[in-house]
Amino acid sequence: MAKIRLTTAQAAIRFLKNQHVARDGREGRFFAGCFGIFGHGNVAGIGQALQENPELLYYQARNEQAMVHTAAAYAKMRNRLSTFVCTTSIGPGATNMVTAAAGATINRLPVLLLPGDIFARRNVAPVLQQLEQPYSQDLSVNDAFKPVSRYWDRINRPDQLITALPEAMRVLTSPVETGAVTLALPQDVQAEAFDYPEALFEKRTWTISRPRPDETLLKTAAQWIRASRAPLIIAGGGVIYSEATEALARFADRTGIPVAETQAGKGSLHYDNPLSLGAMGVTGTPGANITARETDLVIGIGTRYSDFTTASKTAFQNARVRFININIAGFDAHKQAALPIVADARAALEDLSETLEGHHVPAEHRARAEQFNRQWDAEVSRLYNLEHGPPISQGEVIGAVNQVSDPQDVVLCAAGSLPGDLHKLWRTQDPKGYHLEYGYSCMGYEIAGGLGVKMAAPDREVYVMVGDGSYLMMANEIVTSIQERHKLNIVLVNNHGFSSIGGLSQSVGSGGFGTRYRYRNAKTGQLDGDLLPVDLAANAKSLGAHVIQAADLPSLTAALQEARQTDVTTVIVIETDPEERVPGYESWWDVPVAEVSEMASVQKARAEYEKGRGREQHLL
Ligand SMILES: Cc1ncc(C[n+]2csc(CCOP(=O)(O)OP(=O)(O)O)c2C)c(N)n1
Ligand SMILES: [Mg+2]
Repeated sequence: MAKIRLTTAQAAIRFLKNQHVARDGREGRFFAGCFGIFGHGNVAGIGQALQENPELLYYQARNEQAMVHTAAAYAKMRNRLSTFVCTTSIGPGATNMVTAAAGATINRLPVLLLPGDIFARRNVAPVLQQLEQPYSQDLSVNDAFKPVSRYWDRINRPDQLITALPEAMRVLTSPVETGAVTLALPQDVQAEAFDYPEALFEKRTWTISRPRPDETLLKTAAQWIRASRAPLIIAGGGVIYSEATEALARFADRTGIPVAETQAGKGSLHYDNPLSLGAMGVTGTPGANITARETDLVIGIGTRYSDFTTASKTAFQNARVRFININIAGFDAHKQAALPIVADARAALEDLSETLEGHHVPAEHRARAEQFNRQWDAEVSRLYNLEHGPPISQGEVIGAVNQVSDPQDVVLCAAGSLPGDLHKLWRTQDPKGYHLEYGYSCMGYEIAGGLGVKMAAPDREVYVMVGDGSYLMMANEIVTSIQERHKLNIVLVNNHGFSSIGGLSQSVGSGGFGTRYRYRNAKTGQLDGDLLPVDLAANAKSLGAHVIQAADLPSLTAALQEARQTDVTTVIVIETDPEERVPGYESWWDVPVAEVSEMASVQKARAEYEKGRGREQHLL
């Protein structure tokens, strides 16, 4: 067998640049490039190998967590058919990725992480940034990636790569298993040479299949659907990743079954499809939540049933409710004791459509859904045009962004009060037009994630909607967006702190404690002094962004229009009223309130909480 002598790092990069993915006959490279921050743990290993292999283009980031968010967002935008490699030094550079690795794994998005690691040879230990333990030398900070990775390995000898790399690819390209994959690379091993078999570096194409449903289970599912008086589809991210949105629209239209969407599933239907009930669950619409409460049959497609979707298991109150789950992952398909259709979403919808030929739900069920759809649209219009303030309401900001953006543009968000408001209010017109990281809801994802979306879809305008709290946590990838000339439209919603957690704190009887950005007050000793003098506009400008400050709805709309004309990342700063919130509709979320307290407000909140908990169900 022909051999080629390469370092471990060179072999890894040479392998990775030759990996392709195919689905439905369309093929492309799996890795769009490699993000990295160099230190002594990777500069002479992976860094050198990247320099020698410019086909796997190197991208610089400001923060290791951010670059993994960028990779995950890119993968999400590409429906998991492509992603980035992320390389770091050892120690803090490596562990900075742990948070975003968890985010990728929770959201089922592929990212390949190559953290540098301590010397395998050990003779010079402890090296700079090494965590020592008296009980073992077979341990480093990179072991912290184990629980947040779908596949984890440490390459202690160059030849271990030969078996590790294909395993990494198998997991990354599997829609069932995908998430963060970590290959920890000791810094000495990265530079060691080995005679690798040349076959390792031949082009490989990983085919993503569309497994079809089991026939017996499909027949049972069809019987259940025929027997149901008021079925409801819950569309999750799997619908979009599988590119099943058209199949879903046809299925809904033929059968008359209404569709509610999770955060990851929003965009499965065009917002004005008459059978669209909009958002489901805690941040859902009245139509979706009332239908869910009464339904006798839930058809969950590509959803992992987070507590936001199930309203902490209070959403389904019909004593006879049953579940059919269409999911590529058996793990999710079996949730809620469902009839598990373990299959690709598109394939399953096609097969189910055929099996149900001619079936239609009772006409009044369809008519009711269509009425909910119209009523909700009127409520959205009301909240878009509240004429509050200034400071204006967050709903009005969302309305302005929605109205200025084109149908194929992308809105992106992750944490704070914006995700819930967007889930309810954003009028989605394209399956990839709504990008919420709400599996981990990680503050700091927004700008880094926006960059990933723009890299995946340079022809679309990307609207990053970010709160001041998230912005202050991680705004740094503005610099990368400017470096790479990937223009972002960043709408920075300033309400001087945490409106979301502030509201939550009020609802649990704590009055917003610790959620405002205010000076420590000499009189009270608490953080309830004057507002902090942070100049967010100046901050964004200092990073190289074009900045526009808006004060009211007309100036916000003008700023958004101006931003469309620029080709440099633009930050629009708008102040909103933190107390003018979009309400909740017909739902509940389990956030435990102190069982005992001397505070009357907490005792009252606890009594309310217990009522809510009483509605939680075991779905068996
Ligand atoms: C990394 C991280 N830390 C903490 C939280 C908990 N958390 C959720 S929302 C939020 C406040 C967000 O503030 P901001 O971005 O200003 O949005 P707002 O609540 O004002 O809408 C916090 C602290 C989180 N989701 N992520
Ligand atoms: Mg805020």
